[in-house]
Formats: sequence, structure tokens, C-alpha cells
Amino acid sequence: MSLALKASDPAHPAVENLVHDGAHVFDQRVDPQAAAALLADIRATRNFDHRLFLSEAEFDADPQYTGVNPRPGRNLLERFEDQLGFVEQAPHIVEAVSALLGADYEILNKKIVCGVPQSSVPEWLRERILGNPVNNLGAYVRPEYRDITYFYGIDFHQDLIDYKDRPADFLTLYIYLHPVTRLDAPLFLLTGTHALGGTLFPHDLSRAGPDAWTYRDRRGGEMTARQLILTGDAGYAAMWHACTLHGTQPDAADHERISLRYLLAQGSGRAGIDEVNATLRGPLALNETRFDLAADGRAVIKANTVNKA
Ligand SMILES: O=C(O)CCC(=O)C(=O)O
Repeated sequence: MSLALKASDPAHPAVENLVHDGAHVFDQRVDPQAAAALLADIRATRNFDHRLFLSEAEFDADPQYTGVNPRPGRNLLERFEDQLGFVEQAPHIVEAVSALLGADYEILNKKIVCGVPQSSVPEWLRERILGNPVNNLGAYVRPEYRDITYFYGIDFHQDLIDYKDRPADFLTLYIYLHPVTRLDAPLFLLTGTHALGGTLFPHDLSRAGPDAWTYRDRRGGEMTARQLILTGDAGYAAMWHACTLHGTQPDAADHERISLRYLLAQGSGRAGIDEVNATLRGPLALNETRFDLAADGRAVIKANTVNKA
């Protein structure tokens, strides 16, 4: 579906920010009242507590590690399609995205993401997933609730991770539906890291100061990246390049964090993203994106960098 209203504008500040930082944080929020109304409707669909999860015995009877994310026909946002205009038709969002992706940009994917608080994760599960780099809890969630993605933190990654062989011609747009503080599993973003292009997950990162990391691409390239923690009020909006490293720590608050995540892809013509991608010093696409999983999708590498941030 195309949302675009305006012609591509390569001089837009979002293009400049994507070139330099690999990310753009909007000065202006999307309508916080519309965000609150949508949040209330999402919260009314289920209890965001231990009842989300299978029991240990149920899980062990038939472990399913893949196909556990929202998909067409099982995506709670489909039910709220007519409430999404506050994001999808917000003039400042449409303008910035059009400048980057062209007026005929497309929504590749949209979903609700929940940061699950520690108090909601059953103890048996917490023990099992301790130290995993990707704690997408979909495998352990009851099938009827897999219309949302649930995280208990995810290590620094590029959103290219889910798109083998696809060039980085898309952006992620993230919207907070309620205030997100340092305790609510805010996104940690490593600015400028898109510059090294696609690299394999888990990434080669080491601490370079209180808010800085050394990032190596395992091809001889290296840079120092500043860590930005995305905290903000209801309606906060930010977007980033498919090669920009970001992640979350487990939710340390006593309630869930609920956000909207859009993947938006380039339209048919040249646009700001081409200008951004021309500055990258590494590949725009990868034929393998990660080496942390066994063939059945189980995590075999236990390591996590963002939790040390
Ligand atoms: O919302 C989260 O906790 C993590 C989301 C994220 O990094 C992603 O969806 O790529």
C-alpha cells in the first residue's frame, strides 16, 4: 500500500540525518491522544502477564522456534487498520519518508511490538533464555497471542537480519504509544553504524567509553559509534536505516512496553535512500545475515552485548 502524498525531496533533513547518523528522530510527535486510544484497545485484547505463555511441559512437547511472529491473517494491527491514520497520514512522517524512499513508498511490514517485563516472564523461561542474544519470545507464547511480537531484549542488530539477499532499500519507523523511559526497554541505537554496510549478527562490538562502542565489520573496517537511547513521550517517532545497529535490554519496569514497528520500502524511482546508500563502505545486501542459530532456529550462541550497555 502506498501512503505517499509528496514528491521525493532529497534536501529534507531526514535524508541528511540518515547519511550522517543512520537515523532520524522526529522533532514532532504523532498525535499522542490517538496513540493512547490505540494503546487502550491493544491492552484490552489480553493480559500482558504470565498468561501469555505456554507452560514448560506444553512448550517441550512440541518446540516451534520459527513461524511464531505476526503474519498476514495473524497480525493484531490488521484489526486496528482504521486507527492508524495518526501515523500513516501524519504529514511530517509522510514528508520525511517520501524524501527518503520516494513518493510511492510501500509498507513492507507493520506490527505491534511488546517489551515484556521480567515479572511477566515465567521463571522456567527466564532461566532458559538467560544470555541469549535474541529474546523474541514468540516460541513460548500461546499460539492465539502470536499476533504481536514479544521481546525480552534483543542484542544490537541490523533490521537487514530478516532479509537475506535484499538490498538495504528500506527503513524502520518506530512509534512509542506511551512514555518510554530508561526502564521501559527503550531502543539503544548506535549512530553512524550503517556506514559499514551489512555485517553478520552477532556483531563485533566492544566498549569504547560510557556512551561509545568500537564496531568492526570483520572485513578490516572499524569505527567508533555513539550510543543513543531513544526515550520519549507517547507519540515519539524515530526511523533508521536497515544497517543501523540497535537493540533493547529486558524491560526493567513492572509493565509492558508497547510500540508500533513499520518497515517502509523504497518506491520505483531514485530517492534520498540512494544518496544515503552511496556513502556506505560495505555491502548493501548479504546472502547470510546471522550465525547464531541451529538449523531448527534454536539459539546456539549465548552472548549479549546490549545488556552490558
Ligand atoms: O522493541 C524491541 O524491544 C526491539 C525491537 C527491535 O529492535 C526490532 O524490532 O528490530
